[in-house]
Amino acid sequence: MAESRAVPALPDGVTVAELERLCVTFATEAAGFVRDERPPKVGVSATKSSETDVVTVMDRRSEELLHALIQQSRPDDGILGEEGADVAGTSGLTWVIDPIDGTVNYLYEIPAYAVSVAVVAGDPHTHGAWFPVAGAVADPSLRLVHHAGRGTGAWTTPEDPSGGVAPARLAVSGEDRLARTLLATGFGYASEVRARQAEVMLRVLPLVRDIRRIGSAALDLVRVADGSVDAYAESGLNAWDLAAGWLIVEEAGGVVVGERRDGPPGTMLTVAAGHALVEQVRTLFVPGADAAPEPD
Ligand code: LIP
Repeated sequence: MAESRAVPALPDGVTVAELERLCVTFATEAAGFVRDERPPKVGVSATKSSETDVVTVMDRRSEELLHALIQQSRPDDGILGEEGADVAGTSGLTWVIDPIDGTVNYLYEIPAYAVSVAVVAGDPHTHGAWFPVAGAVADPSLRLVHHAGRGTGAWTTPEDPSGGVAPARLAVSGEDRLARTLLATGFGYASEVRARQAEVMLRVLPLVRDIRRIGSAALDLVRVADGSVDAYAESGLNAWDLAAGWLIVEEAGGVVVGERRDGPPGTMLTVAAGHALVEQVRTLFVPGADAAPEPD
């Protein structure tokens, strides 16, 4: 199984708890912005990998807000953002941000999008060369923030803690059989990629309970962490889609791997589930991999 990671030596005396607190603060502020400052007509301001891979003005303004908040508090850290932020740091820590994950849902006013903010050790530009230390996924529609620090558990906290609702600890599903697995997944923006992903679904769909296509990788990973789906698998993700959710799943007792049994998640494949299920799901998505036996 994926190795458990120790907390790296942190710079300038900062603690995991402080980094997690900053992730929550920044993600919450950006979530409130994209929700409360949404203009009456949100248009597509640009497209990226295909005409369906859209960017709105709010994606960009949310990333600008996060960029400013991070640089004010952590000026020596790097920043990598979906909408172009790419600042080299000197501290060994990099903030990996998705200013709106689930942009298409945001565009269509479907309440399933998130702001994902993570602090990672290593180089998030290089697959296998980084891992998250703290992270937060803010859900503007439910006014909740899901968060974790390495070694300190995964939690869901109301966006406005003044209501006195205590943080709820997250735990992954204990499901161990594919036939009973509710599987979240997603699809890329390029039509030829979607055709290949549809072929995988032809193989997978008869073998699981059902699939859910929520439209936000960050929220998919949170749902694995809180047990509201049993597993998640998707190809084509970027670091900003998965950085915070990866840690939240691990701190909720789950496992997050990539195309290799003990390898890190990445663009080739990201799989998240409890220990009893993750390898069975991974082999479904890796053609030619030895099928993992179901437990007795
Ligand atoms: C989205 C991911 C989702 C994937 C979508 C898209 P974006 O990120 O969160 O899992 O299926 O195709 O990539 O583009 O909304 O930030």
